Amino acid sequence: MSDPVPPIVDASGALTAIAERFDLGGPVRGIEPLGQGNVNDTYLVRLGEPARPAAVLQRVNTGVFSSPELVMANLVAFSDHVARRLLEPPRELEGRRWVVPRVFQARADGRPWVWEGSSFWRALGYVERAQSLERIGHSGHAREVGFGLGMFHRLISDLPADHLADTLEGFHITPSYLRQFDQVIAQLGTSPDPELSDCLTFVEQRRSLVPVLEQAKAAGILRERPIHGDPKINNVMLDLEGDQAVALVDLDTVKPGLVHYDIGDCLRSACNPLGEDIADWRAVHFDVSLCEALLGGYGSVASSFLTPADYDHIAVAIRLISFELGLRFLTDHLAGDLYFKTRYRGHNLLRARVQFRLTESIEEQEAAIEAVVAAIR
Ligand code: GN1
Ligand code: MG
Repeated sequence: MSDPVPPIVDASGALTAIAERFDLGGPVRGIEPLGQGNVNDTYLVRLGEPARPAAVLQRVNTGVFSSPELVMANLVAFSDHVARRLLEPPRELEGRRWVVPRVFQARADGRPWVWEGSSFWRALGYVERAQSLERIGHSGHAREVGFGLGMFHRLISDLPADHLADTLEGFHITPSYLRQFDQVIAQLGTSPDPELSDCLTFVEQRRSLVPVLEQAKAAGILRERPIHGDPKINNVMLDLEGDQAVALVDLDTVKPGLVHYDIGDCLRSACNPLGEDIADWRAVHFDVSLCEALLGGYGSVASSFLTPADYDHIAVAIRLISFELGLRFLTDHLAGDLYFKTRYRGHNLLRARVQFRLTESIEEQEAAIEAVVAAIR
């Protein structure tokens, strides 16, 4: 029996018309919203008979990515590099599948994007027979998510960082987020809502944490490399059979950076079993046993390129990137919700509280986290 044809949610046909401007290999049979991105608009495109998921169509948020053509140039440079690397795959991929989503070209000019008015669109291959998780179910998942990030880093560890453009200036540069926070506070004119005072105190108490990675980078202790930029748990695709990691998706933020941004971001999302959008933020905690499993998976592929100084900065990166995301959400709340998409006023504040509570939980378990990092060296 064939699958029922999914409804086209695109009643006006506008999305279908955009999708059909790409050379997808057949007529569009369905389009529906995909995922819960906070920045871009993402849709799943179905093709064929019976209709099957085939492409991911995205409107890139040009308020965030002001040079979307450079985002695509990075993506193409990344994909070409990994395709070459996979001609002789690392031994850790033996008996495994690893997918680099393809980049579709526009029919009209062969470019990997389409402008429609002021909207910038691109279409990428759908990773078949795989799923992403919103929450980690068990330590086997965590290990695979870590393996996926490690393999991603491994496959680009020899792509020179200067082959990629900086498409999002200041991204994961924590001191620049603190400057933005200070500016927004200064511009408020009035004293912020007293309900926020605990959040403001939280930030004040962590000013000395803020420059730790950037100082190590400036001193030449840590080195920039190509990174994913946004490897939160739902950007790691796991095989439907066997749960093995097969791909990382959401590649707009592939650009030069520190692997620590990625390690911190992956752990802050994967080891927060309640998720980043939970109303009961007081219940949020960081699960060290998931962290252990994830770092075990990461370390199984990353040992070939991590330096001793890299290991030295992993534990602090977990704390810093959780704090940084809380600071970004709080700043956006104070600025009037300009950056992250929100569903209601106060959404960014709640998200900030979740990340701050997670940071606290990481601080409470610092010694255990240090021990877990020491175990993968
Ligand atoms: C944004 O849109 P999404 O969910 O892929 C953000 C990440 C944050 C994340 C938090 C370009 O990613 O840095 O960690 O929200 N992406 C950008 O959920 O700012
Ligand atoms: Mg993203």
